[in-house]
Amino acid sequence: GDDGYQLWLKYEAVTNPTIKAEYLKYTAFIGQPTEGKILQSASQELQTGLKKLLGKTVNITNSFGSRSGGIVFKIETGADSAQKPEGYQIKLSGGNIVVSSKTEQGILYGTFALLRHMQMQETIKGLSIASSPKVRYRMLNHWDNPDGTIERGYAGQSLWKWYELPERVDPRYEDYARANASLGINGTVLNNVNASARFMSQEYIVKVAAVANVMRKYGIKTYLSVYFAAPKTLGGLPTSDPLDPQVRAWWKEKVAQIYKEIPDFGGFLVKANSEGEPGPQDYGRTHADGANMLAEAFRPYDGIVVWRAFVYKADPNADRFKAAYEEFVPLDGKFDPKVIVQVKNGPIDFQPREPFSPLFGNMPKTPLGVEFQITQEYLGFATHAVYEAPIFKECLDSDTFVNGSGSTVAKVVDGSLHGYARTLMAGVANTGNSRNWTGHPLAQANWYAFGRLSWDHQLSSAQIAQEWVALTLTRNQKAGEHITALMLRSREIYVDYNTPIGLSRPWMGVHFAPEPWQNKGSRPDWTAVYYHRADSIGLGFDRTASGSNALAQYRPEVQQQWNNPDKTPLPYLLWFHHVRWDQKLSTGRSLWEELCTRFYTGADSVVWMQQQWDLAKENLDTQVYADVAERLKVQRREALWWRDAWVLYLQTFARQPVPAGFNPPK
Ligand code: GCW
Repeated sequence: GDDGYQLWLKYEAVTNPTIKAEYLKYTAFIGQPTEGKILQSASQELQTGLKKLLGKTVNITNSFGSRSGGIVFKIETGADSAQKPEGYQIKLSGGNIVVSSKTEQGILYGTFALLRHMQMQETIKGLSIASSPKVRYRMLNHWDNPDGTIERGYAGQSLWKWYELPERVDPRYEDYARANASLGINGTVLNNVNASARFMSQEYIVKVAAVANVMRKYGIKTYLSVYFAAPKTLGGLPTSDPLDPQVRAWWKEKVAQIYKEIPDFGGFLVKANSEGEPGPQDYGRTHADGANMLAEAFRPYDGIVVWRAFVYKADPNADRFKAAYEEFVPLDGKFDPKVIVQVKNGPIDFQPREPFSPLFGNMPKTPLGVEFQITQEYLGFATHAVYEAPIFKECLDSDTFVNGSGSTVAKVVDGSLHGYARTLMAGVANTGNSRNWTGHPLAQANWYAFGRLSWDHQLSSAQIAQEWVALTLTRNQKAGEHITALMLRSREIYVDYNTPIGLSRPWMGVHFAPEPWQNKGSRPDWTAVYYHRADSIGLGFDRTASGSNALAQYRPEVQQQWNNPDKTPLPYLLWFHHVRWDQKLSTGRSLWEELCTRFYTGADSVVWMQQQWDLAKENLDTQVYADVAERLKVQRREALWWRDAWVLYLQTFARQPVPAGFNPPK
């Protein structure tokens, strides 16, 4: 059985005889021109891949002169290429397959692209592939704690075994690095943004260095999340005020200490003055003061500071939607060039559907990175199948209209709109020490999709799904069609039974069970009713001028899409309007009827997902088939639970029967 460990790097034997013959013509040798460490990783990967794909051991050689019949790496010098440093080209030349790039890293990415091509059994006649990343920092954020737990992790314990490091280096770190490099991911933040100061101690820095040694071979830089008050709690200083000279000196020394152990250290990720974490505001300073102090410490090095914009106040009368914009837009232009501000895709918090964050487009002088959540905190943990590429794409394709139409979030993020050079896409990792890395086998596709989109946000959700299925599950076309159909609809199905028509946050605590009735929390804004605003009149959060006016944070063209309840597309309706229960919607149904229809058809569509999965059964590994089939049963049970909880709760306000044709919950 397939235990899922190999992810999309299974290199299943090529079965098409014509294609196999084509590939075999280029297996006389692997030509690796220099001893570079990353090149070595590339040739090793190629050797492993070819062995599994073609059953042939291909030798790696440094001296291949003008030999032909092999696969050759070529480092391009300066003028002969217009590629970006990490970009690559693959073509047939001089009787060889030539993978070329300006950098070793680009060759590694090209090698993985070639192997992907071969895994898909594509012809290499007229082979010519060229690709460059659109975004410079393509990064995973791990919310992993020093004790091995993972905040919002559903695939077991942390991959990082801090207690064994630095002496024992788990071989799994290398497989992790391979999987990421195969997608073009070039950075990883090892620890939780709710950071422990411990990571700034020498004891931990050497542990981190041991992990970084593995990552480096695959072109991945290692980053750390930092606890802003570390100068005080770890350094014993009386303050962590970013304008205090002693504090600034402490960080400079700390960064120098890190670079002594990790010469290619990537930088810091910071969650400050957010959900109780310390930050510059504790001393009356701004986010820019805090970020710039850290940036100064990185000045002698290549590293950067990634400062998160996930902030909001514990104020029951404020609209959390508006908080990040209010705190950050006034700081535009005030950040050091080494700082990237990292913004969650939506204004609230990784909900199954959110409008794009209004920060995008409104800070033209500040590099803004986007943060997606791969781990399924609000998407059913590891028991619901939700393919996330459509969520990422929906944000990236949203038009901010800041420079007229076509000013998409993707163009803000990739720097093409405002012209900044440091660009970033981050994904909160869904990996853990489960044998198959992600718990739910289909959740591997979300890691894959994030990585592929961080390289090229123009890829379509469908293309990425097809690729992943072919590499990971089956190359049978019919079976693949059933599985990709399931994947591509899965997000809408989830939204329908979970938070339809623009509802949000019906859960508290662990973020799994439906609790739309929850009206007390440890903070006044941490209640479900704060977000959905159900009452005897209707449902939804009025964010127009008659309500919080959060809509005013968008350009007029965007406001126009969402400010009239009669014209607002249904997916966003309750995000922006408080709608009467009996209001007729564009579907011809009243709000109440539409909600019920979504809850019921959504929950029933899980049965359709089960059918699609079963139709692929014959072409799937039995172990993978059974694992997903069983998880889909859980998903079905939980979808009914969500449906019933919502319907019964909302019914206490709507005071109407469940529409004809649907069995009322008991
Ligand atoms: O979604 C929320 C999570 C927190 C998380 C926070 C954040 C790491 O519930 O667990 O903390 O967002 O993004 O900082």
